[in-house]
Amino acid sequence: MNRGRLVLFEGLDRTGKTTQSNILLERLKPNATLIKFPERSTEIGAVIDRYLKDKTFELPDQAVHLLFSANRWEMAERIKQLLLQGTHVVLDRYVYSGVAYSAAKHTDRMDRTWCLQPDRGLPRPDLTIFLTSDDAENELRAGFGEERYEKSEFQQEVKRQFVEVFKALEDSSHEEKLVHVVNVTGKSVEEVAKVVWDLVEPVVTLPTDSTYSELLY
Ligand code: FDM
Ligand code: MG
Repeated sequence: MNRGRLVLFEGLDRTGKTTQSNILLERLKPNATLIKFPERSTEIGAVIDRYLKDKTFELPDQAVHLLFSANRWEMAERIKQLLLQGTHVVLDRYVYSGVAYSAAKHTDRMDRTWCLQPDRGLPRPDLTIFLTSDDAENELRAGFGEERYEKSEFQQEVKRQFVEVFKALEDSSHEEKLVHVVNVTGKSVEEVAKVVWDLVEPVVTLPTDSTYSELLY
């Protein structure tokens, strides 16, 4: 059987990741599942959820980073099983959000290299789509500012970190041409969905190895 493909949406808050993940899921159904990170329904996910919602709940930045990674490891076996049984898995955030949000804090010694290590060995996406926008229009969307990290200055630094991470991956031999940047500025939901489908269709159509790869960095 052909294995499922792992398709990842990354990006800043409220650039349309969740909307686009759901549209893609519908197109790939019944042969697809959506997994959103953080996965807040697990034991570790509950701590993350509290950390994001309760700004008086403090944890060291390193511990928070490792919790987000542990949350991915909690789900890793399920993702592998789904791929091997031929189900496509659409991810709404994954390791690159982990690196970008943590590195944006500029905590001593917690640089991008440090941040990537705990995720080493997780299933590697077949395609990564980075949704970005030119301006602060994403801040105007409903609900912005309610959770930790939803501050425009911090979001700008996260954006810079995403760009740096993807640049480093492009330069390395491991992750070549796997990240596609889609600028959503001035595009309707349908227009973005079309650009996304043009990227995804060849990936789900062409034959692939019978097993998934792992993230190496
Ligand atoms: N986030 C998400 C991180 O800081 N690290 C991670 O590894 C992941 C997956 O959690 F601000 C941040 C990004 C965002 C917050 O995500 C909650 P959603 O997509 O808004 O639920
Ligand atoms: Mg959010």
